[in-house]
Amino acid sequence: VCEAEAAGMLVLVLSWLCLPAVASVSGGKLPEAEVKTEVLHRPFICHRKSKYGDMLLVHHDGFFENGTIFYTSRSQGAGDKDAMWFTLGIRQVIKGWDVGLQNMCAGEKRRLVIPPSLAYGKEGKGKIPPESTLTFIVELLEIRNGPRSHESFQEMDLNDDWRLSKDEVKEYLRKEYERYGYPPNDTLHESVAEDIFDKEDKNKDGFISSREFTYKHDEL
Ligand SMILES: [Ca+2]
Ligand SMILES: [Ca+2]
Repeated sequence: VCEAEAAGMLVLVLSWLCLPAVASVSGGKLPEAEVKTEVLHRPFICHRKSKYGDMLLVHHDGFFENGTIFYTSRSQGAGDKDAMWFTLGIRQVIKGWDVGLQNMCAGEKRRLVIPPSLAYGKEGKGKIPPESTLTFIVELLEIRNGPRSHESFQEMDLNDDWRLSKDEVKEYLRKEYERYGYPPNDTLHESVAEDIFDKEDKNKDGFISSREFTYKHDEL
């Protein structure tokens, strides 16, 4: 449900609410497998490069090792309609993407060759057979501050006291709704803010501290 909703509207708000509880689960063992990255197109102008915690909007095509295509986000022929937003570095996507799509400019296009251990592994998934090495052509369309980024926190912390009050969170929700063309809805903002505080205000002091806010990135 979260994914479907997040695709359509209120990307930031929903991805905040729907974030998986990312624990540092990587258990210390370094993967020997690597993502092969090739830049196919680099834009002339690059104001900003992608980093962990950013939200990225991408188009992508996926290929098996024999060259057969198994996915394209452009199949509908409807422009950027099926481009996908995701947050980099939090295992919302396969590990090969988290690793291979760093330091990328908006407008840049890359080819990633990803070994199974950084993709769908021994099990495979859906139409991806077990132990598949996958190739992706990924075009980065847009970079935004991630829902849990330092920048987002500063943007929300209106009085600069390094903690978020419920009013600041509600104000943020109001602005996000406005940005996506939805009318403000105080009752809804109130209940969403309640939910957020239930989950995020770990020490129950009535504020979300920057430490409570920022997620810990998986060691990649
Ligand atoms: Ca504050
Ligand atoms: Ca707190």
